[in-house]
Amino acid sequence: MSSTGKPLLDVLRCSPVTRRPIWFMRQAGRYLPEYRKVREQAGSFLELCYNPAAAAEVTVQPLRRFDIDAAILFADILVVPHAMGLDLRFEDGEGPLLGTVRDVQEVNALKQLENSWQLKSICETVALASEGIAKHVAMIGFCGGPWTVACYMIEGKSSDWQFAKLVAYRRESWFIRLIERLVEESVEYLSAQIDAGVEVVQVFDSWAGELTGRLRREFVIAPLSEMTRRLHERHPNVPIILFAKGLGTDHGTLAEASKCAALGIEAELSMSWAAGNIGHEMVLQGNLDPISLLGGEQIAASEAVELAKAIPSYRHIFNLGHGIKVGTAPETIGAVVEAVRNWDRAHASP
Ligand code: 1CP
Repeated sequence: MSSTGKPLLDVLRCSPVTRRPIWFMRQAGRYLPEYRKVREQAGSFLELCYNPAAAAEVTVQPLRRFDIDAAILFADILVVPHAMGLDLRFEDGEGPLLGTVRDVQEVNALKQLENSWQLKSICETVALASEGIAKHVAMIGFCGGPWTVACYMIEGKSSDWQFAKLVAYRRESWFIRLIERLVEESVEYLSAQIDAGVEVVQVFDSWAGELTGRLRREFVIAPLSEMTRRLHERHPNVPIILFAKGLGTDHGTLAEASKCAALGIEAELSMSWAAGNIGHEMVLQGNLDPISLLGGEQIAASEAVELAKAIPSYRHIFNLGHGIKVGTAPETIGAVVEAVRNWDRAHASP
């Protein structure tokens, strides 16, 4: 296969690579002064998410500063339950407050997100942001994993997810139905983003590691695999990245079951172990510890090079193991990008 001219797509399609693709989870956000300015003008975080011109602007901001290979749609995983009819607010410093779903009536009352104003707004952001990026940059769309989104819908806020986990252990029929509804709606949501212009999709199942054993297979691996199957049917050429955070040694099971193009790997798992043990030459994304970025340019750059050494550039998407922390100096991100580029240039095969 020939190169697409976009390093991220090349790696995901196993085409010849021109360079190791780099992007950062939460690359748009409060650590950037230019983000804080747009956010202030837009009002609340949610008003920013649903203002396509402003959301497209913050989507492209990191690309003006850093030599990176992807833009990620600026939105939130909780747009899906919001479009399904639940109230949603973000309190500063407290995180999300979401209406809850805890019985069969409440699951049945959830709306389809097709034709919702929220979906239209997000698709408009995708179209505007896609116009504003360079040719070599890939546009990533995303949604949350069914289990992670269900966690917020059941608990109503960030939590240790005890109640959601108990409901899963009991295999409550309304919980099983909720996961199915989230599979359906998330596929519609990503499909609409693809129609609007995204070239890669990523599913963030941030709380995947909270479930173990059989529950992990039933409520993380199976729903993610079903989403991947349905998306492949509708959009065979759009690569899917699954970030089921915390699966550890079970990432390989997810890769096999889902046939996704790449797996996101949390910082807690050694990348050299993952590179040697997950799938056959599976493409892996991650997994620099975001805390190392708080250590400043030298520490972060040296950790970044260690990571680059652990996995070859043709099967790696350089990224963090989780989102950039508020308080990270933008210059540190720049130093990481430069260190990875320099290391790759010095070790390129002739
Ligand atoms: O303006 C602000 O400072 C609000 C902070 C913020 C931002 C910048 C939130 C609140 N969401 C976002 C944007 C966001 N969220 C993106 C945009 C693109 C980018 O990466 O640049 C993405 C991909 C997400 C995804 C998201 N939202 C996840 C999955 C990834 C992860 O971090 O694990 C989750 C769990 C959320 C929920 C959420 N959104 C925001 C908060 C504070 C939370 C709760 C997190 C928690 O429960 O710990």
